[in-house]
Amino acid sequence: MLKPFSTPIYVTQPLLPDLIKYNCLLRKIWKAKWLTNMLGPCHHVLETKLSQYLKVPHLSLFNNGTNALITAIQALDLTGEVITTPFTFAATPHSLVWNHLQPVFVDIDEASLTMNPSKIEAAITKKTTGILGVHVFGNPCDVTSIKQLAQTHHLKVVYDAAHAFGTTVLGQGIGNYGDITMFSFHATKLFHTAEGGALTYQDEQFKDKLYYLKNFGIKNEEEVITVGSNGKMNEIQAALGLAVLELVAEEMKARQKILKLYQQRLSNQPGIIFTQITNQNESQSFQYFVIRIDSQLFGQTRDQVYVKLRRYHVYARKYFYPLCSRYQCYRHLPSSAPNNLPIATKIAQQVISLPFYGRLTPNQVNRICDIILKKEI
Ligand code: T4K
Repeated sequence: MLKPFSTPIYVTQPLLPDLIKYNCLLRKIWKAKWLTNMLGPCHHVLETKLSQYLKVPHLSLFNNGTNALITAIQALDLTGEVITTPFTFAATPHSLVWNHLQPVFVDIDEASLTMNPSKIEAAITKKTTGILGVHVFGNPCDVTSIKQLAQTHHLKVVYDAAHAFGTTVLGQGIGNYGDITMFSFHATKLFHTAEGGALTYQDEQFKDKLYYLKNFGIKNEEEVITVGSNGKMNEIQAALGLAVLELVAEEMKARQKILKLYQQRLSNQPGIIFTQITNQNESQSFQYFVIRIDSQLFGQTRDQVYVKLRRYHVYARKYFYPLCSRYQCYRHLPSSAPNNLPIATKIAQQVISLPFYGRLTPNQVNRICDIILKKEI
């Protein structure tokens, strides 16, 4: 008989470095007596190491992903409307509204769950100045078609790669596409700094612009040249990042094994659909493990599976239900009408994000799958 887990199993568990190693890095900070303002011993090293890891020419650290995304959009001087996806975390459309821009939601592609380029094209108006794509669950957007659309219609492209740390397309780091790409380093991400984020870009001129925008616009003691916020990553965060970065390769290997076990147990089950793209040209981020439940074929709805898992102390999540277009602050927009977003509306009813982190044991994964497959609701 299946028994509930004695301790809760959450959707993720943060990767935590050995405290002795972390302490060594903290000691450097204590010695330098620089805790923030991008001048301590860890900030610069982390920036360099991450640009190498992500295979990008330029990278600027931020205190969280949301602030980074808001600042990226500010740096691009967008106006009017920006086309985006409703199948994402709240921070994506919010970052547009913080910049006084109107989000225009378009439907997603059923396989990749990212914005459908033909829907983007149809949504372009005279007011459109940009496209904000999300590499959701680490699945890359159709970067080639989006680039073409942007060139034809003179639009800027920002990518939200909060889930795509380490994703590559044709051997290129995902942060090389678009004008600016945002990565999140929140505690729930594979690579993290507790809270944190980064922007990556090809054009070196963004370096100074982003610096001022995340540092109050301060140029020197007597000059403030723009309306910047405080988006700086501090030394304690950067030190954690340096320690966590050393663990990423092992964690990815562990997650690969867990992914395989989930796939073995859940593939060929009528009504269970995997959402991660496995394409020869693209590598995965191992950030989330999300399945779709087709209730007609599976015999249980996603919500029934979600509740059943909770009864056994497994706290799966419905990333991303509801769609952002259903939020109180966005449902009035013309593009939020469900008939404009039929695929996203269907997918949001089906998705469930299962526990996925390196310290899950095969026994735990097997028990989670047993609960999912159990006929009883
Ligand atoms: N764009 C996209 C597409 C995003 O998904 C996100 C963030 C952003 C932008 C914004 O980036 P940041 O500004 O956050 O850098 C979580 C995360 O807080 C959020 O970062 C993430 N996306 C989103 C998808 O998931 P919640 O509300 O689900 O988090 P929470 O606190 O419920 O955590 C989930 C589970 O993780 C908990 O049940 C237990 C475990 N957990 C969590 C934390 C914080 C731990 O074990 N330890 C911890 O310290 O949003």
